Amino acid sequence: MYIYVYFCVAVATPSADETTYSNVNYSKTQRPGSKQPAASNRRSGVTSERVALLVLSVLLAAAVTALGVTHEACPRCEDGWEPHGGKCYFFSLFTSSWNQSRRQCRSMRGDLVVINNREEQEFLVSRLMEKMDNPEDKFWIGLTDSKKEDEWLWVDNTRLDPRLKFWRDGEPDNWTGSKSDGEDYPDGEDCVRMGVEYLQSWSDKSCESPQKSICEKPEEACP
Ligand SMILES: [Ca+2]
Ligand SMILES: [Ca+2]
Repeated sequence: MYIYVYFCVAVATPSADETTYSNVNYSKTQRPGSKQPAASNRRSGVTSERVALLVLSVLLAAAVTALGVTHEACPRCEDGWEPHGGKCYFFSLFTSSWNQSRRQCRSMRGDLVVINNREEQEFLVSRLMEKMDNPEDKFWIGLTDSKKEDEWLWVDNTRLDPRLKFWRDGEPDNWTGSKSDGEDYPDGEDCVRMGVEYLQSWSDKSCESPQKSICEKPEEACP
């Protein structure tokens, strides 16, 4: 941009040499029967060149600016999705079963979140701290043992890495509920939700239980 400004100033401002040349030219044309029209033509020729250069430089600057704006505005994540580490995250505040929540994520070309490292877990906990209203206000993640009990699989079919488990104390417990509490889960708990109890914030829960959810998908590629 500095180069462009300098260029415009240089084009729009007559240099000392040009001024001197014009003055000399003008004094020569003051003689009787002078060739003033010719000098005028020369000046208008120079002026036209300047205008052309000025227009060109303005167009060039507009193109450069447009490119810059396009790059900055390039949507890495759609509206409502939060960018982090090359991924986009959607925190759905609508509560539904694990399967229904997963369908909602997939309908937005994502899936329930797969947590691949400690940093991602830290990010999600920090975001949920701002979003949770109470300790039970938890979110589904893309982890389940519904195919085979105690064999935890992410929605991308990868096995849960033993070094990257963030279970709460006492979880997973595959709890079957308590009829007296009105909670009866004969199939146990096969889906995972997370909260904000430090990093160890996962617990298994009945997949039919209505929970909020976290969707994830890759960032959009910039053109
Ligand atoms: Ca289970
Ligand atoms: Ca549990």
